[in-house]
Amino acid sequence: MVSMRILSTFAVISAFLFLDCEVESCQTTISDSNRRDCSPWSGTNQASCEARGCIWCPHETSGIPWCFFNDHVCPSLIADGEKVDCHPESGASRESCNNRGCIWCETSTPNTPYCFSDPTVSQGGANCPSDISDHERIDCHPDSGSTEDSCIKRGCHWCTSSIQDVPWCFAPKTTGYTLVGDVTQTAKGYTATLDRKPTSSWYGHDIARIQMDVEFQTNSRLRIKIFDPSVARFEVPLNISSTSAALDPLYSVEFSNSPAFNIKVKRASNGATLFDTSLGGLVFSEQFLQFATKLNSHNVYGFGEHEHHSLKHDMNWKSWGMYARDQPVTHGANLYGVHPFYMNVETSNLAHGVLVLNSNAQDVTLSPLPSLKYRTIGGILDIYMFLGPSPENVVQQYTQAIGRPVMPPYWALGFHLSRYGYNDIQTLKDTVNRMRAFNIPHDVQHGDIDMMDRRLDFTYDPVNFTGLPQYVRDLKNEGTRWISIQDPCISIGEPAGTYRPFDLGQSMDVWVKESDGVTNAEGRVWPDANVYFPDYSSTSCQSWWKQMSIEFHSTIEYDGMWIDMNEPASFVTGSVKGCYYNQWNNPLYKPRVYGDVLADKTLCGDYLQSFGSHYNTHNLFGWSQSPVTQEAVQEVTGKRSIVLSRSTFPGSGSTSVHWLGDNHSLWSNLHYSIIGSLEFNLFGIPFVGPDICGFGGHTTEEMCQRWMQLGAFYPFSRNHNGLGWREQDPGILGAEVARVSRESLEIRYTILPYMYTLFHHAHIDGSTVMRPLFHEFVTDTATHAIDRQFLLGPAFLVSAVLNEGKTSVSAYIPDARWYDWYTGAEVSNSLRKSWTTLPAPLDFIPLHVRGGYILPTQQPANSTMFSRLNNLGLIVALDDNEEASGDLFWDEGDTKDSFENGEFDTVEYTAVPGILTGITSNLGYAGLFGMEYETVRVMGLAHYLDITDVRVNNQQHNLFTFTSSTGVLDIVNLTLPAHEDFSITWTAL
Ligand code: MIG
Repeated sequence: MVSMRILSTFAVISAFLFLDCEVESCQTTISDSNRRDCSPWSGTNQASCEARGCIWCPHETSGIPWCFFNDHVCPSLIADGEKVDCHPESGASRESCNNRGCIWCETSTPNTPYCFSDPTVSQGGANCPSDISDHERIDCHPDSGSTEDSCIKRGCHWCTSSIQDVPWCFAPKTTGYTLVGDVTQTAKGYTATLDRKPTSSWYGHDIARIQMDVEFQTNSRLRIKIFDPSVARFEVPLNISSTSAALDPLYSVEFSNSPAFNIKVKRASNGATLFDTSLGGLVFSEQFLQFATKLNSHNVYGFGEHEHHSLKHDMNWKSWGMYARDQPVTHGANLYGVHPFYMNVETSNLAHGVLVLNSNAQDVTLSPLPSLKYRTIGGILDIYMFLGPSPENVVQQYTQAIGRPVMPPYWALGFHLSRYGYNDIQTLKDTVNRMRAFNIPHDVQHGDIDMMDRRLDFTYDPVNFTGLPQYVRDLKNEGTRWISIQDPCISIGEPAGTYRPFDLGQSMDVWVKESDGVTNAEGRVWPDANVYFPDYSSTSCQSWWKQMSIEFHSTIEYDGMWIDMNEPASFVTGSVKGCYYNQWNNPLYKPRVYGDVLADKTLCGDYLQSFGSHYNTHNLFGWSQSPVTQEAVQEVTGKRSIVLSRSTFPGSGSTSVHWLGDNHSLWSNLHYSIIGSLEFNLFGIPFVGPDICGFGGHTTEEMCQRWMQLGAFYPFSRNHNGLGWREQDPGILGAEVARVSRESLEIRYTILPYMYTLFHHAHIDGSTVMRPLFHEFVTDTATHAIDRQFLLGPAFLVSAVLNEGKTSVSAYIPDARWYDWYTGAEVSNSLRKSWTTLPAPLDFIPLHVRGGYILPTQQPANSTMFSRLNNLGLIVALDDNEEASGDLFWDEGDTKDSFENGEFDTVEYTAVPGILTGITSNLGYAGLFGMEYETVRVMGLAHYLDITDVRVNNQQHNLFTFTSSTGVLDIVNLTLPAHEDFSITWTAL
């Protein structure tokens, strides 16, 4: 399919692409009959053949392949019995094998190594220097197929290593640039001009002279921008700047020119080195950019989007590719979004974060020095450091730079139900009716692509979903909101004049273009016909998409929008025509991402969008779709809303929220979902959660029950299921699952005022909502790796059962007073800072409240429409000094920009021994008037014999109970007006 086009156009492209590649004459010892076809499809040429590591030798006789495997690749000519194991230690992979210059061939012959030595390659020796330790190595041959020969040609060292995944071909410490003149001071920091040190090129087109600008942007934010001063390269259109230099920075910067130019960033307060490029390895070429830095400690968090198996990274030479991809959740795969951001908790337990603002295909390798190597294939190296010093400060500073999280409407904090494949409206109604029958909270129902007319955007299926528009209205009257899905791509197969999204899109010319800038890129996704891809970076596309979204609302009165497939996904590689073979579609270095080519499951790199080539902007596709979708939904509903986006990038959180994609109905996924959700809180997208009970695969009653318990405490709580799998809504799996789901969700609804207030703080201050324990207890190193428990805000600890058949949880009790959610009883002081086993029968999830905090609560109901009418309560958890504090943010729940417009109320709660006060402020929203506190629970009074007297605003209040065994004071039947200041006192004996 691609072949003919290549022949006509390849000559032009290849002329400049391979200009400086040596064309080796065809020499081979492989006989004609031993040639094994390496490229049995048409359109192969010398370049594409050699890019596969194969030999190109045209032959006069037809039938003999011109492109064939050589001895160095699999299938190899070495007989199974003659293979010498090149990777005797465990953990061999194709990648680790190839990086040793060895051959990887899987075989079913017993006792035959998959990874074996290539007899034509000498193993280690002559060029092996001793001054670089294994863990200091910077891979000089990150593309596969390295041999001693190819390694030496790059001017690098070749040494074997017995440590798994350590590269055998690595860069000398002098690899990099050297300073021209002096580092000079600028208004905001320093600038350095750097010239490349003469050495062989790895991937060609090295930029001889580069510039490094160091900007002291704020006291906590430093920018290091490395770019080509003479040729503009792509830069992410996200402006992170400052007008003047920071006066009292938390950091200092040092430069050195030996062994190559390098930069060190130190923490001013303690002199600790946080960033240090002295390992060498700075590369800045047209399509390969790299830096390496030593890290302050092994406590590294972040980088995404992936299924990580631990929150704290495994530093044993693990590599993570980043390129937005429609990829069912898989360990090691690059998933839907791209987040080149990490946090490092230093040996002093202070924290900093680092963003590499780059949207090209990229990867990172973490190694135990500790260090990391970052590689990208375009753009510039634009590095931002956030100095914290607390983990929460890091996230606050990061979101200040990239955009604070969007404030979700109150209803979005309720429970969501969804599935792909209700297939007809009766099944949907039956499912909803089960929710009602079991009285399970149900705030939001989602409509997936099976509700569309032949999977066409902005339609509904009038046959299988007859009456859907009215049903959506009915649901909304009952208090259940509606979210509709839309995919980006638009079918081109409908008769002219019958499908407005296409017709209008055509007339407004809104599509992504092929490399000629004229032809519309044509791919394939769910509709029956081929599709075009909207270019959300163009203003015409933005108005078209907005218009379509607004018009669709007169059919389905949705409250929020779910935007899927926006990596963008395609079911064909590149386009229905494939891709040209050129430098953008076939870069010499392909980062460690899934797919044989970058266009796998998506568009060709040389396609064009308004803001740049797809090569540069692929990772920004969802990022560019979210803001206009958010605008459209707000405009047509007149309300605050959510846009649920699958593909995200730094800054996406300011307009969209996220779910973790196509996970699996597997027990392991309960654990991974906590890690993924915590990571997105780090990435500035706190409203996040996985598909509860799993998207792919059949769940079980026990798994789904445990997952509904855990899922009640994700910031985004949605049970969603994939096509064809067993039904898993909380009403279908029996009365017990239904009861446990309801009870767990009722706890969620009880603390929604607290959760909503946390989201307010995320929106205003950039704090996380779902928080790892180490964010609150960073000086306790035991918390640094905990990822099976998590906190909501500072005060609500969730320790769910994540394993099958378990009826207890091994839980860590961080250094504070903690109270059992259910009884209010204090966790024994002797358990502080230790691991303990918490009982957790099947219908129970351990939950604890932290001393020192006051949580506003509200009586639950089966949707927030009704719970918001109920009475409030307070949970006062006293700390060691018998003190506590907390606050409430309250507004109408879905008015646009309520905070920005002052249409909200806040209440500050403070407890000191014997006294609780509430002080209101702002009072810009009338809704708090008429609401009342009904209950106050004070926990942590077990050292008193009794509570004898309770007064509310100085009036005696007799309706209270004190349980001396647990130390819980329950004050009930209050009628305290929520909009007024109040005080409550208790007298202890
Ligand atoms: O490939 O719209 O991740 O949540 O249900 C399937 C159907 C396309 C993928 C999404 C999933 C959604 C499904 N979509």
